[in-house]
Amino acid sequence: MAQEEMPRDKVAPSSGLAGGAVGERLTAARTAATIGPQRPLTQSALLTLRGDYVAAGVGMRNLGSGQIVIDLPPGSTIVRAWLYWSIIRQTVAGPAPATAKLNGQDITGTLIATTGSPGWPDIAQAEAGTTLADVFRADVTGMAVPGANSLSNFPSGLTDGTAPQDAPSAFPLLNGASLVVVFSNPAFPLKTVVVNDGGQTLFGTSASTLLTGFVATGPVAARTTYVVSDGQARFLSDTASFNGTPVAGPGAALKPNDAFDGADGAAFFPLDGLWDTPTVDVSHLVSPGDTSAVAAITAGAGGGSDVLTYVAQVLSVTTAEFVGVRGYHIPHTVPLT
Ligand SMILES: [Ca+2]
Ligand SMILES: [Ca+2]
Repeated sequence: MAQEEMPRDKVAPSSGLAGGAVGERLTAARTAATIGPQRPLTQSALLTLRGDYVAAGVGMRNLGSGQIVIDLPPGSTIVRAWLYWSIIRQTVAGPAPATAKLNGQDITGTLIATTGSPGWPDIAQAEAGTTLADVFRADVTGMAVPGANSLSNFPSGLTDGTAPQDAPSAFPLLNGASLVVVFSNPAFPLKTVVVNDGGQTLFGTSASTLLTGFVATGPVAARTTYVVSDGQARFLSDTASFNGTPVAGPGAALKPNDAFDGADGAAFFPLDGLWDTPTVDVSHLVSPGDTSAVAAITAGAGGGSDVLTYVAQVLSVTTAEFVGVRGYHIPHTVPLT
């Protein structure tokens, strides 16, 4: 494709390559669609405790390593921790190894989903199924620590910090990682923490997930986190919503231009950070007595052209200390996984 035929909101490669090498190149005629196999997010963990959770992430394209800082309130103790990451690969190559290091210790993830490539090395190959994206999760309880956590030895075709647009085919393409840390703290109210995970790549459309397993109590305090791969600041208009209300992106006060702008990787690649872990206060969107909520993301809403992979959703909400079940009252501290 000649460069002048590219949609006007796209950019030429930042060095040396022909226009066709740009990652996530989209044609004007493309229709909204999910890309590749879809594994909708489902519940993977449910805990109720005096405490809460913290989630944070880092972009790692063409780096293979990074750092995630977990800020915990004073007096907190980590009780569970999970690490999520996603890698784009050639279909014929099979999934990359699920191994890496966290704080110098070997970790082995579980492949929880295989979905379409979020537009790498280009959208045509992603839609044709030539490339795919894998989502991994590792239980890193006992390894994750308060403060700085170092990530290293992740599969990555390049580790020299080459700009993503300059090497769209340097497979495997590691996008980034997020840590989700559940902590106990006796000063906190009782909260239920719900984690849903999966893998859904989409463009110009939405994916949602149903969060269940709690009984909200007032005054409601609720927070939610979206773990999303492949967000880019060069492609605007992504939205995050909660119970039908935009909470980031167009229509919201937070990141009104673009909910998923690759913030976790922006320090290295301002326009192609490729990873986001935004946390939003949704207390005003949950009512006492609610027992479920719906979170959703939209990739490229309103004519934007980002392709995203939805990886995980975390919610914490104030909950009752005891839940009546058929006339019985049972302690409601139930770690399921
Ligand atoms: Ca974006
Ligand atoms: Ca993208």
